[in-house]
Amino acid sequence: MRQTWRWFGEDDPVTLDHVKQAGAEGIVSALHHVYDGSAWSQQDVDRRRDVIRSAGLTWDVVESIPVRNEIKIADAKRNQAIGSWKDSLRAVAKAGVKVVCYNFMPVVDWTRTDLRWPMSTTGLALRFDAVDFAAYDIFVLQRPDAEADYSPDRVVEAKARFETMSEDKIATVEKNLIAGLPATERKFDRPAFKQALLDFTSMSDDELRANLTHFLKEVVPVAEELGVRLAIHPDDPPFSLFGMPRVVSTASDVRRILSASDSVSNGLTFCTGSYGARADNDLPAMVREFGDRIHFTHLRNVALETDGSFHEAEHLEGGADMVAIIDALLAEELRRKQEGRADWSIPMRPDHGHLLADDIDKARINPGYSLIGRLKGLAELRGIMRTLVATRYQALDQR
Ligand code: DNO
Repeated sequence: MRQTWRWFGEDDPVTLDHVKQAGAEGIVSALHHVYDGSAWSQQDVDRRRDVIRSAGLTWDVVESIPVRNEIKIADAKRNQAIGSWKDSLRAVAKAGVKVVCYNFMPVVDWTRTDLRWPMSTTGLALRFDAVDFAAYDIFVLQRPDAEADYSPDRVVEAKARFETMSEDKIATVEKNLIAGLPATERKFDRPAFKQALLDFTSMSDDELRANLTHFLKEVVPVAEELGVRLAIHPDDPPFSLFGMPRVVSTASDVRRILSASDSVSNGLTFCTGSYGARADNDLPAMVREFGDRIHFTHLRNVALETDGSFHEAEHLEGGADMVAIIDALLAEELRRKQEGRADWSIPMRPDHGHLLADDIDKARINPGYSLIGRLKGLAELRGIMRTLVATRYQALDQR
């Protein structure tokens, strides 16, 4: 598997030299300053590629080209928005990047309530607290009819939690939920957020799925023509938030997406942390079933807690059997290699990492994307990959 690293561009406090020191070979990046879904210019894309290239690295994956809200709600401007998306796709393909990640999550991208949750190691983890989340939704945001989306017990727990929450705690949870984690495409204040939710509160999963299908029917043929493999990222977390629909959370969602357009260009980002936040997703089985459409993987692990909360564990701890997942991915690589496929090597990146050591006190840090935590994660994952290749998949050894 090709070892890659997410880099947010020249503003990222983690430099390209750091990336090389971590031992990554390729870069995952996007034009993060153009996050409103307008078309990326060829000049900007080429510039980003050249900066990466001059550091001795390659830009392997675009994560992500933002999918505008108009596309998700199918409003009158949807075709124009899809047109801009295709223009960005053409620009990155021309610059030589052939794997493109995107997501179809309404309003909020990845969502956590706590960005500095102390682990027993004294490192700090990202966490989703299901009770804090419900307390925020029902009692702070006061989303109309929010209570109906929770069990009666959860509403009682959330009320009790809300009553103990300080102003500071509420402000922190709110900031984490609606004002943007790294790479979030939209940031809100409370009134704007409530307004944005209205686009989706009466939309069913089937309606959102139909809008995704329309999008795929438009963009997959263009991707095919350009030799680009699209890779949809799962919902994070993989269940409904704020009463909104979700369509990329389970194996059955994936089956529907893949069959909506039966092309190798219509593929997946296999994010073990996102799919792994549901106990009913069997991750190695999903790799075996969907392997030939997995074009990119995010490797990280979550620990599910009893009340529906979860936190990000060490890369090799948590609920996912990382050895079995990597074994299944390598088996897929071998299968492709034997078929003579040029795209046999699947890019992986160590996803997120704990905040550790000197990174803890740094003034500028992208939550989840600090250097030392990811460096540790990549080192552990690389150990598994190297061992499995040496013992079971020698044909993949490129050294
Ligand atoms: C968070 C990431 C997300 C993801 C996008 C993909 O760490 O996994 O930002 O990149 O949702 O489009």
